[in-house]
Amino acid sequence: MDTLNLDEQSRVLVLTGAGVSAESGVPTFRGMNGLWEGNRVEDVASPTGFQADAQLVWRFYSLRREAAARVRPNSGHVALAQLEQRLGERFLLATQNVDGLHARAGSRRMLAIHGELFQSRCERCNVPFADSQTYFAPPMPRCEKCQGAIRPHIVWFGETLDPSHLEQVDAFIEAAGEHLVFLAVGTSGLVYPAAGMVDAARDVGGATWLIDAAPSDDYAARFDHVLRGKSGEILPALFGR
Ligand code: BV8
Ligand code: ZN
Repeated sequence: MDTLNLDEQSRVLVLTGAGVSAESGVPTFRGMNGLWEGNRVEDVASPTGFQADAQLVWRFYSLRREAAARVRPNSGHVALAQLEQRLGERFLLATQNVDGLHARAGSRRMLAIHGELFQSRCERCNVPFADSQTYFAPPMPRCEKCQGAIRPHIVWFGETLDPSHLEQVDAFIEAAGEHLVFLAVGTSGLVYPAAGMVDAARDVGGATWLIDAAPSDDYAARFDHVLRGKSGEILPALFGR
């Protein structure tokens, strides 16, 4: 297997997707064929979906809160937290996952670029708060202060990501230059702007690696190295643990 030759100047940026949590028992989106109970995920995970049927959307996220509370981080999450310990500020993790497993494995230099499953916010006050409650039956949760609708603190399709997250990723890539090592792990590379990170890494001359159980062809074609396999097995070996 190719080895990741890191030196004292290497700066490692990691993008993870649903595949990194698959071995913990969290279903991937592609595994669900982009569907959930007959609904397209893009329709449920969207502001229009929430306006149309808040109860359906809260059911989608309540079921995921119940499932995520029952699972544990796997060796892939742990390997990434350990690499962060070794590299310190020369490491940054951007995750598309909302399941909270990276934080539970010890990752701290992490940007949850698509939001957090265990946080909610009033859609008017817009201040996120920790929330692991489930909401299956009406009435749907409302803000005590302004009576606005409480929604999951998730970036839905059609919504922009937190600009500060994107700025931090861009700054990390710029500062690293050709010392950048970009790893994408367990993601089909379908969703933008996350799927564009590999292009930004190539533009500064960084090395690019894709680790995926079944890499999607056109995404894999944009990487220097493609390692096919389970992240829970490849990551510990790749980081020499
Ligand atoms: C944006 C939170 C600016 C939800 C998510 C039309 C209108 C509006 C927007 C668009 C539009 N057309 C296109 C867009 C842009 C859109 C987009 O990219 N759409 C796609 C579908 C084409 N993007 C957006 O809307 C983003 N915002 O662009 O704002 C804007 C605004 C208005 C108009 C235009 C632009 C917001 C995107 C964020 C959406 N929210 N998550 C939730 O989680 O509930 S995305 C969600 O799906 C996940 O977070 C994740 O990002 C994505 C699924 O991708 P993956 O994580 O890659 O998972 P997947 O199942 O696909 O793949 C798993 C991989 O793991 C597979 O490759 C598999 O082989 C591998 N695997 C499995 N097991 C293992 C493994 N690998 C290793 N080991 C294993 N064991
Ligand atoms: Zn409010």
